[in-house]
Amino acid sequence: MKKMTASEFRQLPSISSGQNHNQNVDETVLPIISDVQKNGDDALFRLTEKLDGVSLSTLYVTEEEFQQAESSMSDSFQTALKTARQNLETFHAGQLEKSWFMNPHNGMTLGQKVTPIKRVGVYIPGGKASYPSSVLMNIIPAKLAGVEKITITTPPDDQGNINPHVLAAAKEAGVDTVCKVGGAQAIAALAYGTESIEPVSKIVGPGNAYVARTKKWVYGDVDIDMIAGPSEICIVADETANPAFAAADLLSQAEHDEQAKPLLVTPDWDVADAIQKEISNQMEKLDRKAIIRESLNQNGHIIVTETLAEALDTANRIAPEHLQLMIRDPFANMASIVNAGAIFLGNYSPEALGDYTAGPNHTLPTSGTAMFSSPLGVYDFVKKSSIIHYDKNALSQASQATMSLAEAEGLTAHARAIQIRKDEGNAPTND
Ligand code: HSO
Ligand code: ZN
Repeated sequence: MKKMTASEFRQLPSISSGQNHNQNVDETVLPIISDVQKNGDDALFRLTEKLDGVSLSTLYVTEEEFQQAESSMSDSFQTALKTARQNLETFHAGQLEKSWFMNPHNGMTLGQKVTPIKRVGVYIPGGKASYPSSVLMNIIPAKLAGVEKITITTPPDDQGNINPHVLAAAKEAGVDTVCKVGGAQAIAALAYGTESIEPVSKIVGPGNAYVARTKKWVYGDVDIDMIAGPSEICIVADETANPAFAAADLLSQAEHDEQAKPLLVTPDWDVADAIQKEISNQMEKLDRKAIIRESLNQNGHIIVTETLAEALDTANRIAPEHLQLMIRDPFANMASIVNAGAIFLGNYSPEALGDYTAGPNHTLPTSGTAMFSSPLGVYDFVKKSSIIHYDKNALSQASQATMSLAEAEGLTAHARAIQIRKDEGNAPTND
């Protein structure tokens, strides 16, 4: 990891990864989207054979496959899934929103009705990045919101199998429609429907560049959660930080992939040195050393600031997905953090806890989007309708202002829709 001052860091090209190399990706995904729209299941079977190397007779994971997967899991994994589910449910229950009504004046009721999205699709990547924790993180808030039908799509391996940990997590979360289809074709199928896959109104879940780009294309016809970039961790540390812990946390996210961004911000050169030394020592023993080394070399930075205030300001400018405050009095300093997907406080709250079992969601805004967006939550799976009721008297009170705005816009039929009611007999009614 390169050491630099905050002002040197500010001169670097933006840390946000952006979506720059889309043209080649579009050349691949656009024909797939139209193929699926035109040919439905036929396209899915054909593309799965071509891209995943397996010829399937059904797209669905069968009950027998679920049972096999569950019985192959260790007791400790099943218990861990249960613990994670319970903690996620407890946290996300705090996000439930109720419909509400108000009576600002006599004869007037206004409100907001909250309704779950009826059908949702969850994309789960295949291969090495197939995380059972992501299954729980995406499904639990949707279930709590009251989504009726959740369909998981995930690519099969070349034997037609799905990662058994993913299947066990789907069962634990209470979803039994899992379709063996991945990539752009899965996103198109969820958005537009095929014979086997019912169309959904919203698609969530992580994916590779092809999946992310296809989500962007279908957005508008359906809703999507976000376009997630590589994992980021930013640690703000002072002399109270345990250097071994801070190093372990930076390494933990560097192991995700070569593009992961581990950042350390500290007002103290000695702290920077101590953590850097720990990183070199600990790294040698790690399984994914090669990936970690690339991530640290390409995207890792140690930023040394003049003061703690400048360190916190640097973190706000980065707007990281994960921010760890390993400093004296993290609670008081948290007040000055305005841009971060999740904030972890103190020496005993590592990001890994939030990735799995703490309860908050691990689907978080990346690439600086924490400037304007939030973690995935129950609120992403509901929509709202405004409710308006006026009785005749209340309408009469509002008529002048309403008609005058309508007339100013030249929309006289709007004004007339008010006037026609004013002109109706004089007896007030209650409806
Ligand atoms: N840290 C990842 C989530 C994850 N970690 C899944 C382990 N499994 C999100 O940036
Ligand atoms: Zn992680």
